[in-house]
Amino acid sequence: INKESDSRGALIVLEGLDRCGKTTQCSRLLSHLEELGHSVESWRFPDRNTGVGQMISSYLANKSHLDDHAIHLLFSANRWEKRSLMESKLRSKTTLIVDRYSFSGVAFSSAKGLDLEWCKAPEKGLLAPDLVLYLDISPEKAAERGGYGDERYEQLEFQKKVAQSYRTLCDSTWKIIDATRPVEDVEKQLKQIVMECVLTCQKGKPLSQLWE
Ligand code: 2DT
Repeated sequence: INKESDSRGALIVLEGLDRCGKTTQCSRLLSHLEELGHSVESWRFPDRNTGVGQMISSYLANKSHLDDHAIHLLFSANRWEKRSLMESKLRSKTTLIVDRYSFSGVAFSSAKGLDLEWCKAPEKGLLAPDLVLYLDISPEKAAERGGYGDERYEQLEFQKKVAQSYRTLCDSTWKIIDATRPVEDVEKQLKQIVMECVLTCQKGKPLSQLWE
């Protein structure tokens, strides 16, 4: 029996390499759900607005240097500081479309050579997404898309390692989307998958935690 009180918003995460189109698709999903009358917000990690987020932002801009383990833990802390807000939003039936999450955390740090299990440990207990959409593109093709910016990780050789880490992390629950197709086609495919997930959560799917 689905009690009305179990109804909640969906936690939907978009992942992928730099320039795979995540940010564009997040904003299109947001407008689509809003137009349908759903309560929805678009989030992103790192959230650069918090104190921790500002440290991360300065690191990414190469304005500060931090040990690989230290920056990994800051990225994780940046998710922990938003965890309770995240849970209350979901319980009050707001769907969250999230641009990067723990998977970016593990993929980018393990691409530097950090141990995979060590990278996953601080993520344990964060809310598990109801849906992970992986926008799949080769590092070479992503690089062709107008080039990378100046941030720390925006280099082809490093992105190749990140792609490899994502492959290790990915499981059968992820939806792999061909991100080389036209934006509108990708959008159409994403909308369909997302709607299914939103409805399932509306019916009262229990919340769960990473990494079980
Ligand atoms: P954006 O360009 O999407 O703002 O990301 N990153 C991100 C990590 O290394 N660990 C994390 O936990 C997260 C969420 C990916 C900025 C860069 O930060 C990387 C790209």
